[in-house]
Amino acid sequence: MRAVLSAGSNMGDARAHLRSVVDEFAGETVAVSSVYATAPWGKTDQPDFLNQSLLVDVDASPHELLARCQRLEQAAHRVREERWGPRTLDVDVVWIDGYTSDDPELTVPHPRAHLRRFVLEPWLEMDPGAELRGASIRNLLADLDGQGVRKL
Ligand code: PH2
Ligand code: MG
Ligand code: MG
Repeated sequence: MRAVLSAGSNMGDARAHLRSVVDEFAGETVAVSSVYATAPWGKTDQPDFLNQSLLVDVDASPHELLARCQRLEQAAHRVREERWGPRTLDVDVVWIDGYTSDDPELTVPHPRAHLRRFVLEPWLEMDPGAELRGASIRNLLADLDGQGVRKL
């Protein structure tokens, strides 16, 4: 099963938190994006994030993949606090090839991915021809403005 994951951190050693995700999926990774410094989206009075995306090919069900992502968050001592607030590590399942779900536990594609430059920009880097909700990532990005995203 092919999937796009988006990892983000703006607390603690953000680089190390992202590295833990890259390491976890090292044997199953098709492509990994650069690390991006990104302005906070949704709740702006918090530190900038580091974001990175992975294109993975895993021998797992969607919920097994989610559980692996949640274990990484727990290992980074993620504390569930306010919505869109600061976090040590967030690992979201953004997209799964040929699969959609309305399950509130795991909504796929991610319901806000198409609005987020910090998700689309790294995804475009990994897979320039990618599509989401019937639109090219490239066109979705053209509709977004004013979100600071800088490749490191
Ligand atoms: N994650 C959020 C809310 N806002 N902003 C940026 N730049 N990067 C994130 O990863 C992020 C966010 C909720 O998960
Ligand atoms: Mg998230
Ligand atoms: Mg999340």
